[in-house]
Amino acid sequence: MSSTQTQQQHVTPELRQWIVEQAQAGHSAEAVLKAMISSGWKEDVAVEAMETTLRGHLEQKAVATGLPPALQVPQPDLDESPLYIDADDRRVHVLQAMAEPRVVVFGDLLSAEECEQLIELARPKLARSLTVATKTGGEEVNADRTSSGMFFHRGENPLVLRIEHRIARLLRWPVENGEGLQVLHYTPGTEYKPHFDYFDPAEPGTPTILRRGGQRVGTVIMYLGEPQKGGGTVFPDLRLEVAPKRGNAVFFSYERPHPSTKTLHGGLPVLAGEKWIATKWLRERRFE
Ligand code: PD2
Ligand code: ZN
Repeated sequence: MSSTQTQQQHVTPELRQWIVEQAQAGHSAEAVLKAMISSGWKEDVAVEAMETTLRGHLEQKAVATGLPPALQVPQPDLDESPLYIDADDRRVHVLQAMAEPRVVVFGDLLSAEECEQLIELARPKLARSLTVATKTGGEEVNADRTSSGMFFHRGENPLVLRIEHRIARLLRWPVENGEGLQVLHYTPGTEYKPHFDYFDPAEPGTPTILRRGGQRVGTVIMYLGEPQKGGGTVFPDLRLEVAPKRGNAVFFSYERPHPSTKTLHGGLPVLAGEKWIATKWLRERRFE
């Protein structure tokens, strides 16, 4: 290796091919890294080369088997496992994080006063919740979703604006890519049956929906009012249930509109008391 190559350490297609072959032969990531370092590669260059090569290889395989291509997704900065993240005007707690799929439970995303204010602003405007009618791209009443709800426009009032900026900073995703905040109210017996939040590419109405900002790529469910029993958010494929604790939130992202993301989720029936949430859906691009 010449001295200039040592400085720059250019990762060649041959090296990438070799990395893929090592993985296919069943060698561990540690063993491949060690081999690269002992033949003169700097550790950071080797790690980066392995990560990008193997990610690219998996993505190629996924698309070759018919999956939609992966999209960029919002994500909090969880490098170094922080206990808190400074999100604009508030220090948000990181309570739990799953890597694949990315599911993060945040604590204290909203103050008790903010939860109350959102409920009071939403209450007079509640109507039976609709879901997107994927056949047509319009909206319809759906027996799977028995809550009532309303949407705020983006930036509709100072409280909504503040929360939107907080989420944008927390998840490193532009405010403009967010749909309007939705507030939902569940009474005993009401629920939101398991579903995916992305738009199914096979449905005829989806191209129309995608014209306004592309796919959904992430969801934040914020708990505003605690039921006494029931009403958790459930992820059946993960066997995970998130408790609807006031001020907390669950965030999850999905890099392709496909069940392989394992982001099927639902709102369990409320058994006693009332549940209030605010949902923020995040799109690929600016949502108009
Ligand atoms: O209320 C919930 O827990 C819930 C569950 C599933 C909300 C949503 N989805 C949603 O708003 O997308
Ligand atoms: Zn949902």
